This record gives sequence, C-alpha cells and structure tokens, in this order.
Amino acid sequence: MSLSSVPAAHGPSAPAPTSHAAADRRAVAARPAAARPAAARSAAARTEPESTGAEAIVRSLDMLGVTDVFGIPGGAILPTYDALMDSPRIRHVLVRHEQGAGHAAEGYAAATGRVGVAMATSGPGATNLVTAIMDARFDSVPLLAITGQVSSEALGTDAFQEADIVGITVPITKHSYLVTEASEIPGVLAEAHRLALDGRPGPVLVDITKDAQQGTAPFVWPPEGHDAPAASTAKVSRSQIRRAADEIARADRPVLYVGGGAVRAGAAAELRELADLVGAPVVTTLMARGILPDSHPLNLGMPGMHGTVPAVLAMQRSDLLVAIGARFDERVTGDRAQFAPDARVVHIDIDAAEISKLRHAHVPIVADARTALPELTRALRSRDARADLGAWWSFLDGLRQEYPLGFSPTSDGRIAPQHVIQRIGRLTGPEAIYTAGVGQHQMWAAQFIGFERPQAWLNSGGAGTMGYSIPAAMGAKVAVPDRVVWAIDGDGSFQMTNQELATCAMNDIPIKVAVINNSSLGMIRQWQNLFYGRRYSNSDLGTGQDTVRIPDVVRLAEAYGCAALRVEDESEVDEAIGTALAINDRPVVIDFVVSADAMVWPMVPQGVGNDRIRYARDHEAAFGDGV
Ligand SMILES: Cc1ncc(C[n+]2csc(CCOP(=O)(O)OP(=O)(O)O)c2C)c(N)n1
Ligand SMILES: [Mg+2]
Repeated sequence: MSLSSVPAAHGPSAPAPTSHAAADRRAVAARPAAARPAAARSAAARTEPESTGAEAIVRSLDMLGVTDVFGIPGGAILPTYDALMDSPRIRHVLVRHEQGAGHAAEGYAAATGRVGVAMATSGPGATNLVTAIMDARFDSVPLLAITGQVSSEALGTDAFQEADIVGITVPITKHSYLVTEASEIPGVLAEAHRLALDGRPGPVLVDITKDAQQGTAPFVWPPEGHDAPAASTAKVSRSQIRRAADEIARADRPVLYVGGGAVRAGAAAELRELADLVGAPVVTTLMARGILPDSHPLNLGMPGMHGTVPAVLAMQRSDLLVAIGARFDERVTGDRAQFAPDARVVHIDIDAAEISKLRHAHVPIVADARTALPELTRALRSRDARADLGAWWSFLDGLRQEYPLGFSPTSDGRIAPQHVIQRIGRLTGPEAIYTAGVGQHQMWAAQFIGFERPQAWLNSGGAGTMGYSIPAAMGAKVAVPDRVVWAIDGDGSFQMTNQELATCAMNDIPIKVAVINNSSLGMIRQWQNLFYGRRYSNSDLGTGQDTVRIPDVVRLAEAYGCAALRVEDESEVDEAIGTALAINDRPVVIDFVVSADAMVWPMVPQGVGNDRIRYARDHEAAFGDGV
C-alpha cells in the first residue's frame, strides 16, 4: 500500500473495534494512560516526553495487551530489539527460522482468539514470514507481522536486505503498512492490531523503516482516533433471520454445515443451542473440529474429501444446508456441479465476499456467527410447526451403523498409524491442544483424536502448509501453558520446521511431538498408489524401518535437547505415550515407526461428485441412490 493510507497518529477517527478485541481492550483500559479522561489525555499528549520509534513499538504492543512476540533480530529491526530488552512485560521468544515465528504466532492466536505477533528483519527475514502470513490469510488467523525495513532514504535502491515486503504481502494480508515516521507508529500499530481481529480475522503486516525506529516523537496513547471503542454498528438483518427460520422449519433434510469461522467467532455454545433446538445433523469441517463435541449425538463428523460417509452423504442428500462460517471449499464439495443437488442454502458469514462466491445462497446473512445464531434460535423457538426429521435420521443412523470410521490392520505387520493417533487422543484427552502437519497424519488426527471443544485442534486447512505443527504447537503452549500440547507430525512435515525444537528446549516450552514416521511423503504416496499406477516418484524419505534412517529422529531430537523415544511395536505405543505425558521439563519427541501402506479412508477422489465416496479401497461408488 502507499503511505497515503497510513493513518497519522493524529488522523481521523478509526472504524469500530471488534468484539473480539474486548479482552485486549480490557488490558489496555487497565493501564493508566488509557484510563485518563480525554481532556487530560490530550493535555498529556502535548507534554508527553519524546520516545524513539523503537520504544514506541514496544510500548504500543504493551498497551495493546501483547505479552508474547516470536521473532529473530536483524539489522533493520535492531533498534526495536534493543528497546525490547527493557520491556518487563513482553516476552520475546527467539525462534530459529522466521517461518517458525509466523506459525508460532498463528498457533498462539488459534488457541486463544488473541492476536499472535511475529517479528522479523527486512529482506530474507521478512520473506521467510510469507508462508505463515499466507497460511493465516487462508485460515482467518489474527496475525500481526512486524518487519524492519531499510531506512527511508534507501527505499527503492536495492539496498542491503531490502525487499518490498509490503508489495509481496498485499495479496495475502488484510492490509500491509509501510511506516517511515516515528510519530506514526502508535496509530498504525493500534489500527493493525484491531484490523487483524476485526470482522473476519486475518494477517496484517507493519513494515517499519529503520529511521522511523530511530527517530523520536511524543508517545501518545491511545493514539488519537483509536481511543474510544465505538459501539458496534453491525446488526443482523431481522428479515433474513426470519427467512432462515422459515427455511429451517420446513426442511425435511437439513444439515448444519459448520466451518472454521464459527470457531473464530467463539460461537460453540450458540451453535449447540441451535443444533439442539432444531435436532438437525451437524457436520464440522477440518477447521471446525471440536466446535460441537464429537460425542454429541447430532455430530456426524467431518465432511469432505476424507470425511465420514454419513457427513458426506448427509450434505449430498440434504434439502437445506445451513452454512455457518464455512466457504464451500472444493475439499468439502468435491465436484461442485454435483454437490448437494437438492439443497437450498442459508449462508451465515462475517465476510460478505464468501456468500454466494461458490454456491448460491438463497438466504444470505452477513453477520458474526455468535450474534446471528442466537437470533436464529430465538426466531425458531417462537414457531410451533417444524418438519419431522424422523425419516432423515433413520437414513443417517443407517449410514452411521454401516459406515463407521475405522481402519484395517496393516499388511506388513507394522504399526497402524491410525492406532497411534487414536491412542494419543484417548490417553491424553480432550482438554489438550493438538496440532498437525500436512498429509495423511493430519487427516487421521482430524478423524481419530476425538475433539470435544473448540480451539483444541490447530491445523493448516486452507493452505495445507507442511511444517505448521511444531511451531504452532510451540505458540499454543506459550499461550496456554497449562494445557498439554501435542504436535502430531509427519516425517516429511517434521523435516521442514523441526529446528524449533531448539527454541522449545531453550525456552521451557515443553511440547510433545509424535512423528508418524511412515518413511514417506505418505499423502503423495497414497495418490500415486491410487491414481498414478503405483509409480512412487519422489515420495520415499528413508526415515523409517529398514532404511538409512536419515535423519535419525531420536538422535536429532536429543541433539535439540529433547527427550526422545522410538516405538516400533504396537505393544509399546501406550507406554510411550504415558512416558511422554509424564515428562514436562523439556520437549518430548516420539518416533512412531509405522506402516507406509496405510491409507486415509474414506476418500472422495478429487474432481468427482461426493456420491462417489469410497469407504475403503475396493468400496466405490456405492451411493448413487438414496433418500
Ligand atoms: C510446504 C509444502 N510442500 C509440499 C506439500 C505437498 N504435500 C502435501 S502432503 C505431502 C506429504 C507429507 O508428508 P508427511 O509430512 O510425512 O505426512 P504423511 O502424509 O506421510 O502423513 C506433501 C509433500 C505441502 N502440502 N506443503
Ligand atoms: Mg510421512
């Protein structure tokens, strides 16, 4: 973006802050400067002593309630790192790669709903953040990325470590700011922090030149235009709510299709109330696992490419989809032309751009799910006539009976990866936080851990970023230190970001890592097995049994200061998990050496209709007819 859209610290007043920012606002309100009445404050502004831009960055973050920052210093951000040293309240976690800082900030945010903060220097430091920023964009994660930039007189000269990070990130952030004056810093940071949370959450980048960090200006807080949390003007349309209630009341085969937006909105209780009232089946997408407990009788599990048969076919046969913070992603719909052919659609989303983007919404409702759902519940409560869902449930219960999630024993006698993941979930329980890399292990984790609460399952859904799990687990553990945090990782994903084990070991962040070591890029191997005539091009990693074992996961983990175990026999699985659960003074890594031949089932092959869901390898296209 251009400088012109950077609000000056004394600029026009800002739009309404979000409800999500309430906790942070409380933190700000508790501080003396924010508590002063407006008149006193502006008088104070005139007399406020000068501070450097770098000090202003640290003080602004403090005022915004930020307590943790993940990052790595470099020349262009050194003034800020110097100022950070004097902050008694902000903990900086020195990561080993900026991508780790970005995912850690994401994990921190996804586990709490607060803004995660990552910091990096200019050039390569900033570009190393790009994958995490893109990831946060896809999965609506409130992320504040702060980067140092070369001094303003050197901008555009190909100066040492100069990268146009604003230009690079414009398509993948909600907004990217370039700041060249110390006086702009508090206002821009306040706005960026609010913007990350506002409406649909997402990443915001603030790139600050070195001279802005070194320059001085009076530190004014709250910056003018950012002081009054304006009342929310967002109102849910009454008539749309009434129409949605009409649709639900007369639907014979309704499905509540719940996505990650409902998790970000903190709408679990509101969803449950609506679901219980309507008695409709609920499907929870990869990003929404846990928003309704898996043990809840209305929960059919995950829809989509590796969803349960009941969830996939419920959508397929539905006459009304109530989409809540979900976006009709291709991994859910399969071939869109054949998706849920009889379904009308009620679509609730905070982001108007999602509504009717991929599937026409008969009733569009642009609203925060947490606000809209209680209104919908209220509207439905006042109606006495609602369709009888008996026939619908007997069809779905039949599917549940016939096609439960499960897995078969492996053919090579090695451990079934699903078994390991299921045992981790059972022995650890639903209060823990689980993260995953990307691949088969991610899908098995989504299927077999068993989620009972939102914000317990953190993964990279939209972007599918291998390397997410260890740094995200680290961020989650920093945010919620009292919870057990498991990173369920693949041997491939593990090799992308495992250097953050050093960060965990050095900073007392005792995460637990389960490497589901199938010696391969398993998901790639699965596609090659099914769709490429078993030609395993470049999917073998050599990390598992009877291979060169490079790297040796146990020795690598030990080198990073972690406790490490290897499990090669099913009989040792429970004991190893128990050992890991008992170690809390350092990170633990378990190398679970599992079969390379296990596959993720059910599966809808890419590009075909969801009717063609395969329950298992030789069980295909059995669902052409139905209700
Ligand atoms: C950064 C990145 N590069 C490539 C891919 C493509 N990809 C998807 S799954 C996968 C294999 C993952 O292997 P592993 O982490 O061992 O998990 P597994 O499938 O074996 O459980 C690959 C290469 C990706 N998703 N992300
Ligand atoms: Mg693997």
